[in-house]
Amino acid sequence: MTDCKKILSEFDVKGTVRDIVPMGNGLINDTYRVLTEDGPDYVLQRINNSIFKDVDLLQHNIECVTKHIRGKLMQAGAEDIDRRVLTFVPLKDSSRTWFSDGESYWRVSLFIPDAVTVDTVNPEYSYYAGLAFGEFEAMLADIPEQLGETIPDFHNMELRARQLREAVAADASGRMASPEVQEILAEMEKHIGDMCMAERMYREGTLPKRICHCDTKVNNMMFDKNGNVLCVIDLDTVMPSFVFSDYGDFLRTAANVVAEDDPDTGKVAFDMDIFRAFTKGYLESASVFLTSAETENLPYAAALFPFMQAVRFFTDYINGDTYYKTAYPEHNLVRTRNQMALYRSVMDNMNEMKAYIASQKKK
Ligand code: GN1
Ligand code: MG
Repeated sequence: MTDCKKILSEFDVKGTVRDIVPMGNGLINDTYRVLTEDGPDYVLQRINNSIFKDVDLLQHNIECVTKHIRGKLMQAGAEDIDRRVLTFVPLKDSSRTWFSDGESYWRVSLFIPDAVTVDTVNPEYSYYAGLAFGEFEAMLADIPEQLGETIPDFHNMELRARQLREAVAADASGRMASPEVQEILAEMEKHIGDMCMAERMYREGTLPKRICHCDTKVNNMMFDKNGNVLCVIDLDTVMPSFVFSDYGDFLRTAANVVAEDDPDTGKVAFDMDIFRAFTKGYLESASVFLTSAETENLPYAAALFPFMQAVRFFTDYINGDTYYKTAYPEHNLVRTRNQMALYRSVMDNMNEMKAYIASQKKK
């Protein structure tokens, strides 16, 4: 058991630590809330270094991003800035914001009081979330520093397809013997070509990369108790990507009427009210910089993200569950079925989504 108190003592934290309790439900890092007696509360995180291999680059990105957003908020005269952007705590003896105990990598940020994350949202919250993610991208449009890719080619569908095929060929877990696994693979193979459209557009020069969040799961956003968006969290994957990442991944989680690992695929459905509300908010704040190729292809992004996530969960299942945290042996297979069902539901709504976006453009 790691001695969290000892780790914390390396950081420039104020107050006496009263308790350290696990928090959040991320699939990658381990997160704890640190309660103190006479100082602010903190969030202590173990960074999953087998996934984020360059922690120095990762924290450099995050420091640049939070500094830039803080500057924009100050410029705009925003109130309560410490609740609107994450603040990372440096070490006692240097300005570095991460610490390695030789085994793991750690970081500490200020805990944001009176804020919640949620796993489901109604259309009204989705509208505000759309505005917030569009604003997030708009604020980062003129960041002066060059940000690196913390996971190279993170949302590159061609890479994800290659990784799937490699996993299938290696069959490290022996799971390829199952007829259902073969069936899922065949269905995925049918759509991979279409789903790689973004990479083709990028090569042709018709799709730019911008600084995006790249993990816009609905629970990566903090709301205050009145439902206002406070800030965007989980900044590990902020990097150059296509705007499809942020738009698509939010809808993947928020517009699915059930959780991403609900085993009842009959219940999975893409909620068009959430789609419309989120899209409205996103277009309101992001239209200033979106090209028409980006806007017109947002429905493709809505389909791409459940599809890519299904491929990623499925690849991990075939590899024997080495990437995502799992609670039971079939967890990644259950997630795969769920995300494929969502993908089909999104595809059923393709024409309606396109019509909605065209109607918003005319306004
Ligand atoms: C991971 O860290 P968390 O749980 O917010 C993953 C995302 C996936 C998501 C699926 C670095 O996000 O890409 O969409 O799980 N993050 C990484 O729930 O792989
Ligand atoms: Mg998260």
